[in-house]
Amino acid sequence: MSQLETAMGMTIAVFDQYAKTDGNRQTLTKAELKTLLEKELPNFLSSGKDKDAIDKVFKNLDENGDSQVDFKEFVIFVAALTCCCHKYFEQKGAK
Ligand SMILES: [Ca+2]
Repeated sequence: MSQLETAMGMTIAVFDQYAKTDGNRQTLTKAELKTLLEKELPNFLSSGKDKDAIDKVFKNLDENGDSQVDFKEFVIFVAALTCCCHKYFEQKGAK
């Protein structure tokens, strides 16, 4: 597998690992998302350990308002975060 294929596979695997905590492996509940963020993106939430931060992220991700985050919503979130990282490293490299 290529690097990009591996990255895509890992993204799917991470979602599946946390989404299957309860009976429904198609979606992340707020509790599942919280665990995922704490374990997989510890730096992302380091500033906001409070419940509000998770609530806000969850609300933003849950675009259709069904209190579940599906894979599409999760991928959009990962893509947005990746864009932020890309911008950050671009700026760093520019100086
Ligand atoms: Ca689930």
